[in-house]
Amino acid sequence: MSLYTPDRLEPSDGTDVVGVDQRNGEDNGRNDGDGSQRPTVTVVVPAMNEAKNLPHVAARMPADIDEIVFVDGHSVDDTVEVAKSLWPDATVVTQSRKGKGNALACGFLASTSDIIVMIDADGSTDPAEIPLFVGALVAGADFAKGTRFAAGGGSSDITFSRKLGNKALNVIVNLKFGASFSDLCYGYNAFWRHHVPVMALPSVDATEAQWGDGFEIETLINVRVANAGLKITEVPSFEQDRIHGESNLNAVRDGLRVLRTIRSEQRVSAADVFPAPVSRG
Ligand SMILES: Nc1nc2c(ncn2[C@@H]2O[C@H](COP(=O)(O)OP(=O)(O)OP(=O)(O)O)[C@@H](O)[C@H]2O)c(=O)[nH]1
Ligand SMILES: [Mg+2]
Repeated sequence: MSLYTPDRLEPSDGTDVVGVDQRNGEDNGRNDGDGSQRPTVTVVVPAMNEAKNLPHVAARMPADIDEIVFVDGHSVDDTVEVAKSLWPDATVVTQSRKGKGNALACGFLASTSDIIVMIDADGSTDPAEIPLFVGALVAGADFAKGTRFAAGGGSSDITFSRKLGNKALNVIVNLKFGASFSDLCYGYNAFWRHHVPVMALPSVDATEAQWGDGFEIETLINVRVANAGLKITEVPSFEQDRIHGESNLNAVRDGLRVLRTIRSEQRVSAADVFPAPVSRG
């Protein structure tokens, strides 16, 4: 069944279905066989030692995703072999440095579709929700921001202290940047690929570690997208527990990196975007 069927999506494991997007047919990426055109979709999957989780992710992936870009974080298990067997047509990239941020930057660079969706490989973000994100973009958003804290979203994974920390960070970002995020630190998002330049991600070619290489990446992207005045639509999403293995995130260390990101990014005001004309007295 198609990613863009009007009412339902069937993940390839044939289990739960979710409601899907509207399609307005304005973007012309791929012919669906019935004469209609739709934007193409790349799913970027950063993964470090996720071999046991990948079959669960693959089972929930919509069958007609155009491109999978799989970004390996120098895994020491057989993550890459499992990924290649599950997605024989995937573009498999080894990231240039360390960290999820660098993995995403490498993944975005390798993507070729109209739309990029970023998901996790630990089974916590459900690929069967992808049509909801694509639907938000097709309906007019520039950036579809996943949120666990809107009606229809949720989490079985987040702890009380992380929820509190996330809430505080949302308040700070929304005040400083005039945004209205409800889930700043959630990494399930989608956007039109032509917006990648506004994210100004660190070059993948640098040999030294760069700011933005770590888990601060989501905050960095969110703040820069908001600063650029892009239209952000929040998409309710349900986060499951990581299935196997350990989280790579350290709430204190990475929370401080998020705070540093918020502090160092400057709000761009309307005056910066549209400077007043210089009078020539
Ligand atoms: N390629 C690559 N992937 C990474 C790296 N760090 C994390 N990831 C992947 O990024 C995704 C999210 O990482 P997690 O460790 O689950 O962190 P999290 O989801 O923010 O935190 P939890 O909610 O505690 O699971 C997973 O698919 C990881 O395998 C990295 O350095 N390189
Ligand atoms: Mg996780």
